[in-house]
Amino acid sequence: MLLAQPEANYDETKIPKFSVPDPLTSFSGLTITDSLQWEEKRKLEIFQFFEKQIYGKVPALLDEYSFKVIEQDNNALGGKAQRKQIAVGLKKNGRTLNFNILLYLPNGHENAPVFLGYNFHGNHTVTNDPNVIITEAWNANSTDLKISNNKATEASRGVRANRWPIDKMLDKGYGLATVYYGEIDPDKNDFSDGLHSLFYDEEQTKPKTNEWGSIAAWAFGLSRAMDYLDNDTNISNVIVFGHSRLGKAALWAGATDPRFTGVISNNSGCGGAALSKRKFGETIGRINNSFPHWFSESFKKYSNREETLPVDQHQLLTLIAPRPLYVASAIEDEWADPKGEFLSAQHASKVYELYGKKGISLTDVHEVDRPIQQTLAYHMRSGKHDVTDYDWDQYITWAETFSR
Ligand code: GTR
Repeated sequence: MLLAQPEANYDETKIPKFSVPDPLTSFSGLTITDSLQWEEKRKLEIFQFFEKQIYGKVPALLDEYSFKVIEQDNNALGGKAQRKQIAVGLKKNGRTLNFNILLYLPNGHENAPVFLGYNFHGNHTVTNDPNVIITEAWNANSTDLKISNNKATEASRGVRANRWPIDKMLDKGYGLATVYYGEIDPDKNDFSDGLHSLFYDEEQTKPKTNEWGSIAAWAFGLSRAMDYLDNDTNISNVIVFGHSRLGKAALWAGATDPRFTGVISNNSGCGGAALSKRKFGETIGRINNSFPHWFSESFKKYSNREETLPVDQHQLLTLIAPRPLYVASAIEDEWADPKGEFLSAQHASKVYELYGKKGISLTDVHEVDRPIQQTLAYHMRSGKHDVTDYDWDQYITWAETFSR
């Protein structure tokens, strides 16, 4: 049901008064002073809060999973790369879900680091490579991207290549792994299909109150892709990347799976990197209204009641510490509250500091197109909600120093 929502606020002077919950004070009031205490006394309670109240718990383990390389070319993209397409099969309660990983590894670089990121419309949309398999899964229609009847076709090959500078990654010695997120869980308010449905008891039609929404299912899918990548001996480490709703999923994947050696949140906004309590642009009420399937059912009690939340999104970022984390915003992406993303990175940094790592200090400012690259990095790009070459140039430079 769509509830009427207060108008979105874009005025800094109208932000409610709030305090940012201190990552280093436990729910019972204990002050955390070192990384050991953080891990033993604080990290878990924050994690459990996000798991039960925000993204939702994964209900059970899979019964089985399998990988099969279904296509391989050691001389792809004009000889620059090895291309593999891997079919992953997930089984639970006698039901199966399949998804494909598209993987490019740079030729001439043994043991390469890889960026893993979901794409929005199918693996074949990230490149003009004619050999990439076209997804059969449900797809959101888009006139611009040439997708109609909820099905991808040859017409949409390469339509999102602008967001994936694969040549640049390969030239720098990085690989790319990508998966169409709709193969894990179609992005619609319908729990009858996708990953959730594998786990249902008889007669169950949707996850239980504290169980996973779509973001947690997408994060789970990233971990299953990681199961394969982790065992590929040509890969040294995997940095998980995501834009917007898929940035939210990348952050939750980073928080739940320590095998990701780095995490990149590109314009992830509300329910991602941005502080919720500012209620700037998209709010919890609005996101739960427009996308009732993204979060756990239990998150709905915070709709338009952000002040009652005992945590905020900077604490999601602290769950990734001390691993490298890059939060990126775009100045015109007001819906995602770029300033709220910056503040979140600042307030998460004290946990990085417990480990002797640097983040964004409270005296740093977010100048446009002046990245601050530390273990916890941040940039405010000029322009709109998007993934651009500028963003990738920064991620690659940062990964060279912090996550190789
Ligand atoms: C918007 C949504 C945002 C963001 C975005 C996207 O409609 O309100 O939270 O996720 O979609 O994924 O592009």
